[in-house]
Amino acid sequence: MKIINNIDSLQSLINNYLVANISNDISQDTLNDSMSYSLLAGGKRLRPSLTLATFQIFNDQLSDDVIKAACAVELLHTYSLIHDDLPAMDNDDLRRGVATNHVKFGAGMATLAGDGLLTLAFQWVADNQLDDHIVRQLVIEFSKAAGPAGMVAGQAADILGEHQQLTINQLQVLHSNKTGALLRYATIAGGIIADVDQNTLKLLAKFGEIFGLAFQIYDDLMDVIGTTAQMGKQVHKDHDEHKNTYPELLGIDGTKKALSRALGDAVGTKEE
Ligand code: GRG
Repeated sequence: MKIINNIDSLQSLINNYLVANISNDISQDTLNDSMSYSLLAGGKRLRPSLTLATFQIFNDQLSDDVIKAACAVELLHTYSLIHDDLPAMDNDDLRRGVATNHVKFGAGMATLAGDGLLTLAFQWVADNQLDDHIVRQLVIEFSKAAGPAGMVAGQAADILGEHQQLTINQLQVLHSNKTGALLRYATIAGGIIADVDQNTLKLLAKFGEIFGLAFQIYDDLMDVIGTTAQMGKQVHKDHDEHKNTYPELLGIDGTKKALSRALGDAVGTKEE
């Protein structure tokens, strides 16, 4: 089988898999519409692309089971976006260039669509032909990254931080949980599925962490200086909140320098 190293081809592969399979495991029509609406609304498919790209460093057999396990992280990511947009959280009207899930389906159905995507994500990681020891390791790392030791903890810190000025170190911890943990998982998942040794996995984890930091700095920077990259982001806020961001703490030039440092570190990832 040919190695797919072009990001557009990986995105198409992932999109095709999601379109063909998302409805298979959903037994209620409106829930299916709501879950599919957000999942198929677009998005860069960064996380599953990272998994598949990493996997292909070690193995070129991109089977349907590998793609299914990789796509699970996109289900979970979409759940986090739906819940983050809810009135009780960020209260956003637009996501991925279209109305947010709760604007289209109501807050109750949007909550359930998120719940459904979160649960289905673990089903896709476990319900496949991959070896049991691989599935076990994926489930452990996936739950650590997405749960109360990772993304959910980061979101909790974010909500609390809206009312205070964070230091750069606090901001870094918040982001490494809120967004970094899932990007780290997406990177190591490719190595886990390819059954690489522990040292290689450590190296992948290190790359994933630095890449996650660079991603967040870039996202914050684009919030301030971006144009098209930010289309479809939030427009509606009905509460006066304080957002902690890199540009606010470091200024635009300081943020650009931090980004270039992080990207350099990611490219130069090596064993200590
Ligand atoms: C609700 C438990 C819970 C967590 C939500 C990830 C998250 C935590 C909230 C998203 C808010 C946000 C905009 C964070 C900034 C970084 C980020 C995750 C951006 C969105 O990811 P992209 O750029 O989005 O990969 P697409 O749409 O391309 O998939």
